[in-house]
Amino acid sequence: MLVDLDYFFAQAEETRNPAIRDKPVVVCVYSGRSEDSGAVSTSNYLARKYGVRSGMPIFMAKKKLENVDAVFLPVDHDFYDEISRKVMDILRTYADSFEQVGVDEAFLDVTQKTERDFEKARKLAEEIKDDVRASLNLTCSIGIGPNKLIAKIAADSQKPDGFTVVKPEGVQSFLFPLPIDRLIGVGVKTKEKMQSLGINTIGELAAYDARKLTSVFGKRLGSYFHNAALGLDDEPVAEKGEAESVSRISTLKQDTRDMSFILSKTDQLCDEIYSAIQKQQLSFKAVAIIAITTDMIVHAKSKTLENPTSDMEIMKQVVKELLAKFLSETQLDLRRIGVRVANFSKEQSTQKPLTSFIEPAKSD
Ligand code: DCP
Ligand code: CA
Ligand code: CA
Repeated sequence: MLVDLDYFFAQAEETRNPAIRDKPVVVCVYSGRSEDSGAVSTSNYLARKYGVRSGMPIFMAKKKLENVDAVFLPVDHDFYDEISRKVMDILRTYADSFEQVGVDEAFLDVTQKTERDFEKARKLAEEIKDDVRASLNLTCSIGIGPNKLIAKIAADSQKPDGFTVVKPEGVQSFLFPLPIDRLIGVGVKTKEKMQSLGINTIGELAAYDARKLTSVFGKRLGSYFHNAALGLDDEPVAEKGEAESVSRISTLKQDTRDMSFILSKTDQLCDEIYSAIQKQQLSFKAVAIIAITTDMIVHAKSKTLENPTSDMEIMKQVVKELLAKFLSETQLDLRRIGVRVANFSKEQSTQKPLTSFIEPAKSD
């Protein structure tokens, strides 16, 4: 599945200032040259109704929202990155394998988790939506399909708060009527070229002679377009680069701040993480807890160890320390608790440390 957050930067702004929710919200990259010079980064769906679009000059967006009580805000990447990390922490726990693409979307391979059952996948996606909404007050759009290509196009086809499932037997009837630029990799130029060949829909592209296609677009691109139009894609979901972390998160049976109760859960999560990283013979150097309090705020606390270790007792001990520290800083009960280990290195190998995707030393 592909999970994409709706109108991300603008929605992030709405979460820290709910009073702007019922107004058009436009997030801008100000160039600083003159008061309104710069471009629109994104806007909420209300602003989009007035014709505001990403990339549009700010003055043009202001014109479209003339005499409307609209909110214009500058981009705050640090804030969006922080929210993005929290979202990814949640999403990651639902996947067999996980691949973040960009700040606000990720692929989740859930093949094993759902035993290839699209109904189970549908339920899982609903859980994910509920979880992201309850924890962070954000909506997202999810596409489910037999491969990444279909999942991505499915997620794009219904927004905001969208949900689109395309089963293997429904791939062609889903794809064929769509305009060609809905295919990943078909930009303005390619679209024009295809149109000049009489190709307007993905179905027409699929039916087009494959050899002619490669003679126009070259071998690599031509065969990609041909296969993609048929809905074929076998790219695996894989975290890019060396960065990686393993985490598990779980809802507590009851809201609580009882240390031993919470520890029995974290011990269980540590066991699960341990078995996952043991298979890959990984040592870890960073341990974190993710605590979601009853006010639905997501907190993370982490510790970086002196040396990499693969010792589960150390993992549990650090989790205990971090939990004790966290509980001493809050009065609230915990609703959910998670454990994450990161900064991996391969055991008995050259000990080249892998840098974690998530900054390990940060805590709030
Ligand atoms: N972004 C940007 N400039 C663009 C496109 C996007 O600065 N031309 C930033 C702002 C977006 C974020 O990237 O919030 C994610 O991009 P998306 O394409 O996913 O768009 P949104 O999340 O804003 O909207 P949607 O609800 O259509 O996904
Ligand atoms: Ca988005
Ligand atoms: Ca996106």
